[in-house]
Amino acid sequence: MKAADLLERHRDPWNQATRHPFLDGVREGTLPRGTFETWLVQDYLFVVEGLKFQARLLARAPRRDQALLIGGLAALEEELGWFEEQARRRGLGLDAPRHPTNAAYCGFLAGLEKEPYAADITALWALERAYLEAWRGAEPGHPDYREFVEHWTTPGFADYVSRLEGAADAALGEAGEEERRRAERAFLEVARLERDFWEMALGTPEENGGRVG
Ligand code: HMH
Repeated sequence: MKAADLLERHRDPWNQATRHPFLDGVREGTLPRGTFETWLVQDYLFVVEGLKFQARLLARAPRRDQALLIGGLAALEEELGWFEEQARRRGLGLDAPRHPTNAAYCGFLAGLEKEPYAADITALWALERAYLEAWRGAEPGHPDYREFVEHWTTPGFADYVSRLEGAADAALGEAGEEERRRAERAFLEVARLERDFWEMALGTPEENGGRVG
């Protein structure tokens, strides 16, 4: 099994993870600024946990993946600084409580500690790939949001995502059947949690379990 096979096999959940009215609103300029800013703060809080997940993953990584993951960690730390600058310019506080949907995603990342490396590197690839595809779908972005669309679709980010795919392929190639099964489950969880994260941003019914009001 290759990482890209998972995209083929689970096209529907993948599309839901990477296409969303939130992103259409970024492209068309119909997304209210406050909605975007609330999401931005939640995404910052997510990246804070993402960096810790990746640090734990580095400690378990095979020698061949160390440079890739260290580069990714350095980029994530820089990303946090970029978020902090954005927040400062917009007067946003970054000490907001983590939304339950966000907390669920962070909890999933924490739980990956107990999963085999092949599942974890597959999950990392999937979450970065989903993010890249999602923002590519919002290109070129309404002028109000263009800076963000450009920031998350750079060639450097795309290159990082394809190197993660190579790392996932290598790990999956060495994995036994049970580990591959777990990697596939982690992939599906990422797809679901990414979709939920966009839903959270718009506060649509799926986000609160379909309850009205
Ligand atoms: C929800 N998924 C989400 N936020 C992000 N910043 C990324 C992936 C990429 O790091």
